[in-house]
Amino acid sequence: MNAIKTLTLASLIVAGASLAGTAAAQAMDHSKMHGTAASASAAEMTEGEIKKIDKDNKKLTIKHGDIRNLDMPGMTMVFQVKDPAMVDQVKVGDKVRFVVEKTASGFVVTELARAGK
Ligand SMILES: [Cu+2]
Repeated sequence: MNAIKTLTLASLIVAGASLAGTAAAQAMDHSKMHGTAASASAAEMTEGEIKKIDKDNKKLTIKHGDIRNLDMPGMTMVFQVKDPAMVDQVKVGDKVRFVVEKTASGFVVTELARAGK
């Protein structure tokens, strides 16, 4: 009886470990695919409006629409910028189109363009 229980537990642990391995492999593949898509496609652009510019900390507060590549609904939030010059390219109230990526240090705007008026 005890031997059977132990055996079952052991196979559960093995199954769990291999599941975790599969998940990690999928996450890696996903990020690879994701990187390619983000650099190749304009469909990743998100619409937004500049609400606040923090030149000292190189941050932008943007009221944004759905960010499809991050699965994030529309909201107002603070973004870091990849290129510090980005904070000088826009002013409060500007309608923009931008690309945002999630990094270890937070959400970073990697591309920014003023939308046509
Ligand atoms: Cu957001």
